[in-house]
Amino acid sequence: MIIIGEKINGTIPSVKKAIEAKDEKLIRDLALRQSEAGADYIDVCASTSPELEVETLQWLMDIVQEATDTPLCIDSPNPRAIQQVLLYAKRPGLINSVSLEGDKCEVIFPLIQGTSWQVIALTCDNSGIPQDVQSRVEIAQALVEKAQSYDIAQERIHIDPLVIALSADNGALLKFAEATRQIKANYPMINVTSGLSNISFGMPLRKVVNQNFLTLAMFAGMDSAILDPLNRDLLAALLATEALLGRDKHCRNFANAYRKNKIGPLKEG
Ligand code: THG
Repeated sequence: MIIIGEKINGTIPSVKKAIEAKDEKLIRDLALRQSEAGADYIDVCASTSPELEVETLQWLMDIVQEATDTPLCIDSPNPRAIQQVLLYAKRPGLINSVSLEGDKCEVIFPLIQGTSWQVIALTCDNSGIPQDVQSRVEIAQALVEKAQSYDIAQERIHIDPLVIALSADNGALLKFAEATRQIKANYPMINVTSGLSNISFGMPLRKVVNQNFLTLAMFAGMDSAILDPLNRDLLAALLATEALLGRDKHCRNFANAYRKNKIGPLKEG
């Protein structure tokens, strides 16, 4: 599983405060701790007013890149903000995200043509997020074809089928699983990704629901996820699921994570 650490996000109140107070230490700690927990990418999302987004993203990127070599996942709804900060990245990472909305692909794809940057592509378009499996699969197809016209191979694309709340659609996980199956049947080398928190919107015990979504989505073929690697229960579930799916020989990774005190009851020191 490819882990995208979600903690540096201006929608989290403590992070919003740190951004406003220019508290580098809080951001640096989150970067370091997530990469030590096993994050493959560190998501940075400013979530400020549009006028402040570019300078905030730059500030976050500088701090993260000083703290760790783990590549960035640049998270913005505005492709032009991504365009402006891309040159501050020291190494190729992940762009979060494009979709069929507006000219997102036309701005982002030329920027990453001929590089090893990867990209998350959301299955939505100018009419929003489709509820049904078929439209998601069709949008994924259109996104992959567009990417191909810029020589961006399947391997560099993470399709996010945009899970909706289980409280709004009882079939939300089942539809995610079916969309994943069809997208991978069309494009065997593609990655499927997701955030974990949308599924539990409007429900109590959200972390329990998110954690069970993670294991079921992994079984359904999800390759990467945007999640909190500092949540020890969640990380333990992820590593246990990797082992259960036959992707952790002799369960060595699981045992090492326990030995290194990354999962299980927190031991001091
Ligand atoms: N898809 C894509 N990008 C995304 C999302 C997605 N970016 C934003 C969002 N969804 C994912 N990011 C977050 C960031 C923080 C939280 C939820 C989603 C959050 N975190 C809690 C905290 O840090 O306090 C802890 C959660 C936990 O312990 O599990 O609420 O869907 N492409």
